[in-house]
Formats: sequence, structure tokens, C-alpha cells
Amino acid sequence: MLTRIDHIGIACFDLDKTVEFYRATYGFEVFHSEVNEEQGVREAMLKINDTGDGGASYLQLLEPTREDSTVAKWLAKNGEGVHHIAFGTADVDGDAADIKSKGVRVLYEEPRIGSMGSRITFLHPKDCGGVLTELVTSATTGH
Ligand code: MC0
Repeated sequence: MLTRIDHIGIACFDLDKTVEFYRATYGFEVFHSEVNEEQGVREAMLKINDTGDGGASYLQLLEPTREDSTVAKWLAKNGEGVHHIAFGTADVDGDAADIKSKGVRVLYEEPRIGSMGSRITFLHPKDCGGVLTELVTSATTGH
């Protein structure tokens, strides 16, 4: 069961500059940052609030680390902006299978490693009304 908006992924050309915009404009601070080589991104997670399912909601700022990454491709075509939305669940495997049975393409056979050690998969944007959609189970809370 999907129980929260885990994060909204925002693609940017310059992570440090974008982090500073969110700090100066809204007062949001970086909760966590990392490089995910597999996904080709450098990212900063800005925690917005804890959620009733034991998880939390974040803004995820994403800067590509290589030209052939999905975020670099998307930025070249669209410029900066909202790249994807992620729903949190205690059971990414079960929810992905359930959604797949409804005819939506799930992009990974098995969930991969996402931010903060989470397990993630993606749904194809063409099957989701133009919205790249991610499913996440957090490593820390299991939600
Ligand atoms: C591509 N499309 C999108 C989109 N990316 N539509 C909405 N939102 C997006 N973010 C559209 C394109 O405009 C195009 O439509 C069509 O999908 C095919 O895209 P493409 O540019 O030709 O590229 P593909 O087919 O090679 O790849 C698209 C696909 C890929 C969604 C399969 O981007 C993907 O595998 N994404 C999942 C992984 C990802 O994005 N990782 C980065 C975040 P038209 O109409 O022009 O044909 S990593 C992350 O977020 C992790 C670290 C975490 O949360 O913990």
C-alpha cells in the first residue's frame, strides 16, 4: 500500500546553487546528500516533514554526474524542473507487482538501491499520464 509522498525529484544543472535557492527562499536544509553512480546523479535530500506511516517526505534535488544519465537527457530536452514523483510503501516488491498486473510498465525486474539505502523502482511515464513515478521502501524505517 502506498502511504505517503516520499519525495519529489527536481532536476537541476547546479546542485549547490539549487540547494542555496531552497535554503535562502524557504529555509529548507540538506538532510542527506550522496552520489548514486548507478543512476548517474548527485543528490540532496531536503526533509519537509515526517509522515504518519513512520517515514518522511523530502524534496530530492538531482544533478547529473554524466552525459548519458537519464537526468542529463531529461535536462537537455526540458530544462530544470520537476522530474519525478515518488510514493512510499512498506512493500515495494508487492506494490510493483500489483501495479504491473494493471498493465503499467515497471522499469526494473528487481528494485535497485536509491537514496539513503532505500529500495526503489520506477513506472514508465508513458503509462502514468506523463509522470515518471517511483516506488520507495525506506532502509531506515522499512516503510
Ligand atoms: C523521459 N520521459 C519522461 C521523463 N523522462 N516523461 C516524464 N518525466 C520524465 N522524467 C519521456 C520522454 O519525454 C519521451 O517521451 C519518453 O519518455 C522516452 O524518453 P527518452 O528520453 O527517449 O528516454 P528513455 O526511453 O531512454 O528513458 C526514459 C525512462 C528513463 C523513463 C525509461 O528515464 C528511466 O529509466 N528513468 C528511471 C530512472 C531515473 O530517471 N533515474 C534518475 C533519478 P516522447 O514523447 O518524447 O517520446 S534517480 C533517483 O531518483 C534515485 C536516486 C532515488 O530516488 O533514490
